[in-house]
Amino acid sequence: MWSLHRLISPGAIPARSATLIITCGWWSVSLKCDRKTGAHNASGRPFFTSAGQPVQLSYLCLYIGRKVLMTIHSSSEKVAGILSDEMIGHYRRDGFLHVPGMLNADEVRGYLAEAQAMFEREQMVSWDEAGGNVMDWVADVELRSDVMRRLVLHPRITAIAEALAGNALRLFKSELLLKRQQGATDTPMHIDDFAFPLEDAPNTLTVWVALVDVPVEKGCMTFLAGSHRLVSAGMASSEDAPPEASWEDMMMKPLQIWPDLNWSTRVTPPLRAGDCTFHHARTVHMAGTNQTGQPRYSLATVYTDAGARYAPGHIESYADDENMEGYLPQSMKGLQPGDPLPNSRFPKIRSG
Ligand SMILES: O=C(O)CCC(=O)C(=O)O
Repeated sequence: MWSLHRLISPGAIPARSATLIITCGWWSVSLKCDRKTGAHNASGRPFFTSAGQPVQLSYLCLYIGRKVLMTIHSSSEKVAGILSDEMIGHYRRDGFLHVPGMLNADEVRGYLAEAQAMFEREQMVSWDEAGGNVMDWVADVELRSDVMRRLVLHPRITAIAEALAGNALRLFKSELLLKRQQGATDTPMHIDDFAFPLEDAPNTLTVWVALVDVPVEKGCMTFLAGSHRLVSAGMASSEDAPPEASWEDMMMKPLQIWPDLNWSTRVTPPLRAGDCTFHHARTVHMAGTNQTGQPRYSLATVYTDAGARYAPGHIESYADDENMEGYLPQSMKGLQPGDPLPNSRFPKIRSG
């Protein structure tokens, strides 16, 4: 899993100095080391010092090795017993994954109580279509509730999200969802990716956590298996789509734009309270109507690649529509095109 990636020693052996690059998964460190004075940064100052003295290479390697082992141990502990290689393979092949039992009964009770309270006290956004209300949501819940922030950045969920993505992720946005028990219509078939004002974000994904039992009749989600591979990445998808296709159509009419998707296998996993699904941002999905007489509560959190940058402009109607105020995470509005997402608002989720 980790490798001593490169050891370059200029000049004759034994070298007086060397550049050492150590890589472990997404983590890497590059250091210039001198046999006498230890590791240095670019300006020649000791990179690590102890009591004012440079730390020698051997101590530094011990320190790094220990850190690496602790990181591997603690993140594998969080996914152990939940995520197998087979599940990762399933996610990469099909673009979604059902993970049962992510939360225990106590956690579900606490998060559901907070979700219900938030729909009473917070500003809500409603998505209404001609056929009825698709759903209501409260946006950016991690900014409004410490309890919900714990769920948005739940260590097991974020560890699994990164294992599925295969690289470091950061929080992009969260939405607490309510599909009403009456008058609710289905969630139309769509692709999330076209609504996200992001680039360099090929592994963006959503975790959808059920806070109540969600049988098929309560409006659980249907995924088109493998569709994330048919629809090519982000902005580039316009190359595959007919030239006249708008971003809105690519987002909301994927079966018309890419007719091959009509032949994808559709999978509709019912969820118990505390189960969750992960889906890739390009996976075509929808949800049924709620016919049960009980509301459907869930939390959808989107994590994006740690290197994602702001790329506005493709779904203008969302940005301009005041009814969709809660659609974009609040502080995106201050960003310039091409800006990296700031850690202060979009924290990296790695918790190892
Ligand atoms: O909850 C729903 O009905 C749909 C949610 C969804 O489309 C998503 O989380 O990407």
